[in-house]
Amino acid sequence: MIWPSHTCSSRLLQDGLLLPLADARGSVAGSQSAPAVLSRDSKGAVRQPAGFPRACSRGFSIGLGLIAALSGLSLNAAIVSGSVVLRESRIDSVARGKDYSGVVISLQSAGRPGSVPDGQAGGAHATMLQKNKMFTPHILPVVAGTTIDFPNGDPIFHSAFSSYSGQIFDLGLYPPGKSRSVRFDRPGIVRVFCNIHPSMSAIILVLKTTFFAVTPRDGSFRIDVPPGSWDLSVFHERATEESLQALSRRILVTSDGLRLPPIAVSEAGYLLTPHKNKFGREYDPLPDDKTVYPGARQ
Ligand SMILES: [Cu+2]
Repeated sequence: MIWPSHTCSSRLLQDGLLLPLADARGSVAGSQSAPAVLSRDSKGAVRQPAGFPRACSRGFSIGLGLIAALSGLSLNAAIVSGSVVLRESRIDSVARGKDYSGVVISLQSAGRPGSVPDGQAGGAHATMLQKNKMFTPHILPVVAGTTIDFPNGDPIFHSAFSSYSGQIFDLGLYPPGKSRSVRFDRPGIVRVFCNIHPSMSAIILVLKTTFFAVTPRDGSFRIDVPPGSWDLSVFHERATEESLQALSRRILVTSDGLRLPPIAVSEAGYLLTPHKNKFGREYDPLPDDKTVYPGARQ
């Protein structure tokens, strides 16, 4: 089965395409299975659409919906919605502009910790673009087992590496128009940098669940999940681990869905510290792209 290049987990759920594997298998009580997409590749690994955001193919959706219907599967999904506000920010645009973007809300099925074992989401792809000396998106949540492509959309060389925490990798330096990829199997926070442009940074949040959302500027979020008991977690790059931990909670989602009260995330205690390059050294003050990258278009 061929997946469209851009699909979204919420939309798939609305269309009744995403189900916990336990449901997909009928009554597998107490199963360690995970929420996942109703498809497996030739090796038996669960396949999941790339990157989650954006539009879905309607024809494709109808096709999968038909498969689900023929299989006699439950298509129930309920909506968990709410909003995030950022407090005590030292960043002017956040405090004044009420920019509450980039907060990740995720839901893990309660009582089934680690419900997506490493590798089970094999085949899933997401993209982190290098453009205008930035990684886009800046915050990218994925389920463990996802492969992320890092295409270089600039007329200069870039690299991508992480040596701080989470999964360590180094894609080296590569030219305009090329792309390199990494598969992320270990849940955790991966801080991504370019080895020659200190302004380039991003965070990949590797999760054990496919049920998550990233807030836009207004801080709103909406996640479609099967009714049940869920553990809610919050991630924000400018919040301390302790304050985020205090925001986690267990929620009960009925078939009517659940509207949560506003979630206030504090940026107090966050310190912006400059990062080093992959050699653990300071960046050159002014990288000369022309000199360093012969052959690159300007
Ligand atoms: Cu770069």
